[in-house]
Amino acid sequence: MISTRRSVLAALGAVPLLAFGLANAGNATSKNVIDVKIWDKGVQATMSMDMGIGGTADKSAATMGLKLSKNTAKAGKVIFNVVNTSKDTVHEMVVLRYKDGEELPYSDKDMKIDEDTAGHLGEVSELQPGKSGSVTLGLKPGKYLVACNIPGHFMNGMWELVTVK
Ligand SMILES: [Cu+2]
Repeated sequence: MISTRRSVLAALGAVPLLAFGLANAGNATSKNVIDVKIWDKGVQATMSMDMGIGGTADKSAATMGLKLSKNTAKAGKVIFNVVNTSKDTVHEMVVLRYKDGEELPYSDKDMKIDEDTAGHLGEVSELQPGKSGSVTLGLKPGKYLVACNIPGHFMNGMWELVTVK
């Protein structure tokens, strides 16, 4: 009887430790992950043409965008988990080098950033509505531009800056 009771108590004692271990294993911040939620207000929403970096329009009024779980990351391998929550529009996420005050190479004709000239590092390209994807990039300390480069979308406010330290 006594030995049985002891083993029950030992088992109970082990429960909190096990729970702690599982919680730690699922800790996203320790893995250097940025969750990127792509959203829009539907195909009928008004498009802007001047919500690029340094643009004159108020980006908070944008009808599409990328919502990042955080705008900082640690240097090294950074995981971008991207989901396109749009109901009707293809979006993507490209990661580019960016220096403060830099004028991006933008093509008015193509209505998008010239990715090769801008220092394209990686992407989750052309996600259908409701689809998700992931990319892992080795990033040095510095600033990075996270944007959707589907024609017209960058100038419609689909960009965020990320600082890697
Ligand atoms: Cu887009």
